[in-house]
Amino acid sequence: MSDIKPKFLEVYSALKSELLDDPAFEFTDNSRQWVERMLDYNVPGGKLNRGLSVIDSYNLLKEGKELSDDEFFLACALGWCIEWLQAYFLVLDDIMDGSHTRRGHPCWFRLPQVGMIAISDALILRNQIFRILKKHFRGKPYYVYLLDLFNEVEFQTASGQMIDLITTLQGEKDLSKYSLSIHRKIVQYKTAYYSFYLPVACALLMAGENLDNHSDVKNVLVEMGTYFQVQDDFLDCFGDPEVIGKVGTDIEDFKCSWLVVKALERANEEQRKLLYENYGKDDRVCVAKVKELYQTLDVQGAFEEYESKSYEKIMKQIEGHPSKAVQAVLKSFLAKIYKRQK
Ligand code: GPP
Ligand code: MG
Ligand code: MG
Ligand code: MG
Repeated sequence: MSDIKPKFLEVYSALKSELLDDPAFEFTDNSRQWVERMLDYNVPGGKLNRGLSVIDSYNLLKEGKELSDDEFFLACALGWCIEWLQAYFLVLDDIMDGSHTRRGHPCWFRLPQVGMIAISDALILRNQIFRILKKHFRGKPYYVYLLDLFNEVEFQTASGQMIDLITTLQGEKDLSKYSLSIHRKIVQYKTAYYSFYLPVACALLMAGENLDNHSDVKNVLVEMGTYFQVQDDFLDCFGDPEVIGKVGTDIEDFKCSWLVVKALERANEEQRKLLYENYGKDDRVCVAKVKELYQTLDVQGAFEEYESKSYEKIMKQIEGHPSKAVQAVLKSFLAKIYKRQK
């Protein structure tokens, strides 16, 4: 399946050219150059899993029937809409989280010429999704459902982000409010819908399906997305920055990370005190103390246990699905993320 990547990237260039051809950028060459650089910096440089999954999923739903050139292009265009959405979220998320690196480069807003123009760029990215949809899907019977889907998922993600941020409010840092159920809510909303449900929902719409009939698929994908964000939390602390392309900030940011929730579950009074004193401080020594406590409490072991249990649970859910084609879609998705290092 990975041989579709070069073709997928060709579609990026085609969509980019169309978007740059907009009358809005006619006034000055500067604006067109700015947008082109901004897109190249923020849109295509990731793993592209979300985007490629639309094509993989659509292929599997077609059960071996080869896609026409037109169908292939449309599946790629939807994939890129998700990558545009992701770029829009990440540009803003890095500002909100005070991050420094993303995909092995400085975060977009960290570039000296960019700064808070990044917020304006995020709005451009967001609006370009709907320009791509309008240009290529306007005549399709499922156009209105696509618009509704992108709007709904954006709302869910923004809500998750808001809960993520307000649980870490400066000044009222209170670890006692952190629990697995709060963590679950946050990650379901901030990550699972847009990263997991959205690609498959796009493929289902293209295949002529009514999304109301697929709540079981949504449930499995939300479960997978939750597992994916627990991995993200784990990698934030224990991943290799060279491999994941970003330096973690969850401990400094007082995030309701799966790791701190697990550590709280396992800690005795004294260890709890150590966490309360050192979590959420932008200070190397404090961060090192938290990481050391994670080692002592074998949070890594707890993660490995969670990882295999979660895999088994998701597999069981998938195998209970009546359609073999849908099962194949879900299994291929799970295989892509199981035990990922980045
Ligand atoms: C990932 O959280 C969540 C998002 C990227 C959604 C952002 C949503 C907005 C509405 C801006 P994270 O902060 O753990 O991701 P990372 O570790 O990649 O920074
Ligand atoms: Mg972040
Ligand atoms: Mg964040
Ligand atoms: Mg993270």
